[in-house]
Amino acid sequence: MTIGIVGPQNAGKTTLLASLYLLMGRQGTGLESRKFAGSFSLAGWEAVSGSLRWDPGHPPEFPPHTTSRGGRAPGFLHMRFQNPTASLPVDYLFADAPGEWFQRWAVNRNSPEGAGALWLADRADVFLLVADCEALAGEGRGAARNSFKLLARRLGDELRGRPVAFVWTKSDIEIDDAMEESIRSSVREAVPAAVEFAVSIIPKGQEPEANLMALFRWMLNERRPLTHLPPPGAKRNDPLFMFGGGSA
Ligand SMILES: Nc1nc2c(ncn2[C@@H]2O[C@H](COP(=O)(O)OP(=O)(O)O)[C@@H](O)[C@H]2O)c(=O)[nH]1
Ligand SMILES: [Mg+2]
Repeated sequence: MTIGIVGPQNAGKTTLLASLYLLMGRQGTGLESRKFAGSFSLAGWEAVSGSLRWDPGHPPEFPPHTTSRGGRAPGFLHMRFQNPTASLPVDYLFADAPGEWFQRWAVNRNSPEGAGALWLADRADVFLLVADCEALAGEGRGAARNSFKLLARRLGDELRGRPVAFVWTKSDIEIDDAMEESIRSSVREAVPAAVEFAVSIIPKGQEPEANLMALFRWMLNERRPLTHLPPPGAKRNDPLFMFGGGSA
């Protein structure tokens, strides 16, 4: 399973992955069919989450910014889960791609600078579409709203029925009701089946873990319809097929 995280730069995408990793380390997944069974990218998980520790009473620090590396494939973080009653484990790849790619791709599907986004949009099994409350509340909110709408529409056009979670990040930051409704209706229009979540790493009334866990379980419970593996001996240029073995 490949999870594509789609959103502008600075939207909290890397922070979201880091929080899921830390949360899983503390609580597990809570799913009997998804017991954590290792990762090929533990160093990567540690790198993104190292600066983000749940420490009540202390303001969290944030992971380093993901910059566009100019390549065509996004950075992948891997987790393997095992259902104790099934023989094969299930592998998940979380694709953390630079927001710049998505913005180029939203404007022009075939933009060379957005090639990585096009690549991911073609291959991901499940998407998270991220709306950044900070950007939508700030001075540049008009521009942030317009580029979010382009992104939602682009994703909708490329979806081919794949599942989408619509995720408000930094939900500790209040946004205008009219803005909220405008963003939500653009998602409803572009991706009618999207399931909505709101996450934050900053406690505000409710504990943030519950919302993160709800999103995590949603991802882990989605199934992709079919697995297409390359024929034996086929040339494997595609980094995804390194992990193509056992899927749900
Ligand atoms: N208030 C608030 N800020 C957050 C939250 N998550 C991330 N941020 C901020 O958003 C910035 C960008 O986060 P990052 O995960 O690097 O975004 P990315 O570019 O989408 O990967 C961070 O430096 C934080 O300042 C959150 O839950 N609440
Ligand atoms: Mg990032």
